[in-house]
Amino acid sequence: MTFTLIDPSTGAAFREVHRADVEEVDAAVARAVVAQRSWAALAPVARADALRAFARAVEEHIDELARLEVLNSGHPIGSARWEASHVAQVLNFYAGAPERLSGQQIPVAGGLDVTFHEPYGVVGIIVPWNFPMTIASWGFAPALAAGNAVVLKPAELTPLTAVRLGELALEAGLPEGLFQVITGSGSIVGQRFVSHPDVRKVVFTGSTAVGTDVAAGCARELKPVTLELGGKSANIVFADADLEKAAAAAPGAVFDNAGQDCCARSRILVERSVYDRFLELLEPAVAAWRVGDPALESTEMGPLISAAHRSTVASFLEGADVAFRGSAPEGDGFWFAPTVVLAGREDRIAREEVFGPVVAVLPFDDEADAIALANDTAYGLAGSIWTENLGRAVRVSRGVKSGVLSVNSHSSVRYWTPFGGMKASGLGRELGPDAAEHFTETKNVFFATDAS
Ligand code: TAP
Repeated sequence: MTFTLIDPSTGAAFREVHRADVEEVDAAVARAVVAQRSWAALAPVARADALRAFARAVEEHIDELARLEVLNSGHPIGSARWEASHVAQVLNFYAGAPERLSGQQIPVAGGLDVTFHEPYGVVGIIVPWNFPMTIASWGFAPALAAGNAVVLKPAELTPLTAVRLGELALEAGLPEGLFQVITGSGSIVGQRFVSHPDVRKVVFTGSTAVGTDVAAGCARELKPVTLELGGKSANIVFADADLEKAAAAAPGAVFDNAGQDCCARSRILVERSVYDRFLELLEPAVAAWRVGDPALESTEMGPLISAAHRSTVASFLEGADVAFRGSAPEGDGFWFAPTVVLAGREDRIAREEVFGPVVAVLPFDDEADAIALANDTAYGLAGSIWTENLGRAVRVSRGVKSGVLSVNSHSSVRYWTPFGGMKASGLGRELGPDAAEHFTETKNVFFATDAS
């Protein structure tokens, strides 16, 4: 059985990819169990060196990985290069973890009490199609650093960079079986990660619906799970903000990766007194957003991932009050022009994740209203606050129920700071200084020191 890959910028089929069955997953997990035992027994410095060698192999193949992502996912070449180098940086960052996974020494009577961070064993990582390389690395780098083996399932639509990363790991000297990329469907390969007794932790990134199902399956197996799910993040613009700067930054915050980003600021909430002025400033910024051939260095946004996804995104514009749109190429490929919609609070476009280049703009009255409106969604992943008032920036950032916020900027992801969502956006955190520890279980050992 195979799956046909389509270039989203042309709509043309270009490769068949193998679909693994349950027996193949089980065989991979069996190999991972064996590899993990030797890996965990290595000296911490040896694991660190191996991860640094893997990082160097990725650095030496940044252009190749980036070109694969342009072809398979339609990411602009500049973004794809950033994503590949991000993988190397994440590996280098967590290469520091094996030698820093210190336990505690706890005072007790009659002996010595210490804790150890023990790896789970085999970790299963399920990756979506929107950022195939980076999201994979947020799981596999800290998991490997903590002494686990990893089985990784890329999305069926976008497996190529993950498969190449698996090859590079072997070329860099990682042991056979330690990091395996298994292509296939979510319902077979992904579900087997959930049900297999030797996969001791699952990391899932994708839709809230499937993530909830994965969590329920993991609960039945008493298996810990990390979930990174959808978002409907607010970009809150107060009247006292630098409006020119906020408007210039807004397209990038929602249209990057064609809006197929769980952190996309897909709701712009604007204080009513500056609502008209903000829209005047936003219109030329959207018109200037460069949509086109992802292979060109100048391109800021490529196509959507598939024809089916384009239909889903388009369905959000039915009956919507479109204020203005940017441009997109005509013809083959899954193109969709950036779109700005004026929305009411109950509109579907204001509440559901579009996962495409469509942003809803809504007015608010005051600070309390802004916080209430920002929180008026099932999600709680990211968000931005634009204000020149420091006290307000602190109050609003504490009031918005989201895991990742930025003030006067739209940054969401730095590999050395924690990332993850509240409410329907997820469970647990990735990245940051503690991520390797999240791939371990604490063991407490008491050593009696009584002489008798
Ligand atoms: P999902 O269906 O959730 O797929 C995400 C990953 O889970 C893929 O690898 C998928 O495999 C796998 N999967 C699917 N069903 C599974 C199951 N029953 N058990 C275990 N794994 C399973 O997402 P999607 O269809 O790609 O996108 C749908 C919507 O999800 C998007 O429109 C967007 O709203 C949201 N989404 C969010 C994110 C982030 S970063 N939070 C990323 C992507 C999508 P296959 O690819 O083989 O089906």
